[in-house]
Amino acid sequence: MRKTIVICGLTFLVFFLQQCKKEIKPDDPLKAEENEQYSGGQVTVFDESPSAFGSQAPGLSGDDELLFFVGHAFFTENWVTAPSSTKGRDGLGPFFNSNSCSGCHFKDGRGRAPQFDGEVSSGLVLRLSIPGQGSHGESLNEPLYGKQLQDQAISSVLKEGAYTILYTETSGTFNDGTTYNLRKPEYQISNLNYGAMDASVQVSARVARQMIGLGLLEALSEATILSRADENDANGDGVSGRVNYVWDYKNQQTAIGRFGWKAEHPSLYQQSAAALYEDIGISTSLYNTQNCTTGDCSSLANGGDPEIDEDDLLKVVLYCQTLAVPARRNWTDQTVLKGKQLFINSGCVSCHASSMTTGSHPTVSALSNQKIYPYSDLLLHDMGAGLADSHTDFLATGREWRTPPLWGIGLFQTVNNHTFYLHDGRARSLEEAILWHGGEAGGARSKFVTMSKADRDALIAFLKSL
Ligand code: HEC
Ligand code: HEC
Ligand SMILES: [Ca+2]
Ligand SMILES: [Ca+2]
Ligand SMILES: [Ca+2]
Repeated sequence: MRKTIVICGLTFLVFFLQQCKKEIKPDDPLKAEENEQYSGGQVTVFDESPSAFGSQAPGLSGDDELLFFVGHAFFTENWVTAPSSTKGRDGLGPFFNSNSCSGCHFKDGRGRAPQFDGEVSSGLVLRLSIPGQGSHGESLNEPLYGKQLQDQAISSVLKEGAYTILYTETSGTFNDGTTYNLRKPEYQISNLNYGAMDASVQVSARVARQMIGLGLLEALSEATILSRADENDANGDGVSGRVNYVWDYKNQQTAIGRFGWKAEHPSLYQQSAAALYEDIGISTSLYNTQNCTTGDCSSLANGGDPEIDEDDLLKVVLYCQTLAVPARRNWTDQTVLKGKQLFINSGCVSCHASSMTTGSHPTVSALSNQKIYPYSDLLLHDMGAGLADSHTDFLATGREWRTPPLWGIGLFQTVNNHTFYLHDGRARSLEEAILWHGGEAGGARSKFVTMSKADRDALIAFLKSL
């Protein structure tokens, strides 16, 4: 009797184990991670319309909810030439690139390179520098034209100059024989109205980025960011991200850089003040001068001292901090899940880290303690010669770029009616963006090139679901 029970038990156990084995058959459906559709944690909105990047973060305090809309107005409405009856909004220029934030961050989304010479406010700017570094490690401005080429000016002064872009096409083949084309931009600055530029000028082209989830990135603790750094590639995976330590002009100290394509700004406060100053010509308490190329702008009317009050600047900053992240689409789709596995197995996640948890945000509590899926480590990586320029930003060399968060990347077509990617908008598709990866990302790129067409399509389907 006892023997029968043991045999029965064993038979049952074997049967049970077989069932278990069956459970992990490779052709079983793939499963999404619980809650991975909430890219911004509770700061996520289910909106896949053309306004998907423009939603207020859920859970703001009553005051912040209202201030967000004031910030939105400052972000979208045009600044005008001083003097003007619209006192709160005059002081444009004298030199500028666009007369509003949303001129470049259209619908809080992604800019692109101009599609014809002189196209205004496409969202691309040219940063200028000469070799060397300042006392805090910052890049040195071009002596006459400063930190950026302003290709617009108020009517009483001549603009700094103009530029044209020449693209050189190259082609290559995937391992399966399919061919692809890439285009590399070259910038020619022309019509300079204030003399020749320094012969050693270094130009760095940058497009405006989508504005979503930025406060969540500001809420990541320094320890969280540092935990992913591997400057000397101790784990031997060929990827060696490092933090950009930059100068915090407000707090007068060194800080971890988080924003911009080379992580050159430590906070949204500083990034916003710099944008007002360089892109629109509006002075703030932080940069309280006129951005003046003629040498003397004292005869020109200005819009106050500073041109935007601190209170209003803080509303712009709040706006930048509290734009929600749109939720994933199709995150349970089998092709998307297969693409996600390929994204992990190809090493894309060594830089485009899937999830992190925010610490506590100093001013907006809704941003604190959220599990987010930015697909970035906010670290600098050497991306090879193909993407390099010669401009440095603090520790970032010409070859180094901050891993850009990939959240929202599948919505550019819907929001901004284009599919241009990378720091200068050179990639015309997600496929081209991956093919430009080199340096530390060379291994991941090779994996992509050797994939079958079906696998490449799955990987792209995953990116489009972000
Ligand atoms: C002339 C075009 C232009 C205008 C106008 C402009 N921006 Fe930007 N913005 C950019 C570019 C280009 C970048 C990337 C900068 C870099 O990498 O150095 C950027 C980056 C940013 C970022 C960082 C995003 C990130 O993901 O790191 C913030 C925040 C930002 N801008 C806020 C603003 C605000 C606020 C205004 C209005 C006061 C504004 N911008 C106006 C072009 C513009
Ligand atoms: C070594 C780090 C690293 C690895 C590995 C890596 N990337 Fe990137 N990725 C970056 C950086 C840095 C950029 C920005 C480069 C630039 O704009 O010049 C970028 C840009 C992108 C972009 C364009 C983002 C935008 O905002 O325009 C996409 C899409 C992308 N990567 C996908 C992938 C995929 C897919 C893989 C794996 C096959 C991968 N990356 C592997 C670091 C990495
Ligand atoms: Ca001004
Ligand atoms: Ca300038
Ligand atoms: Ca490593």
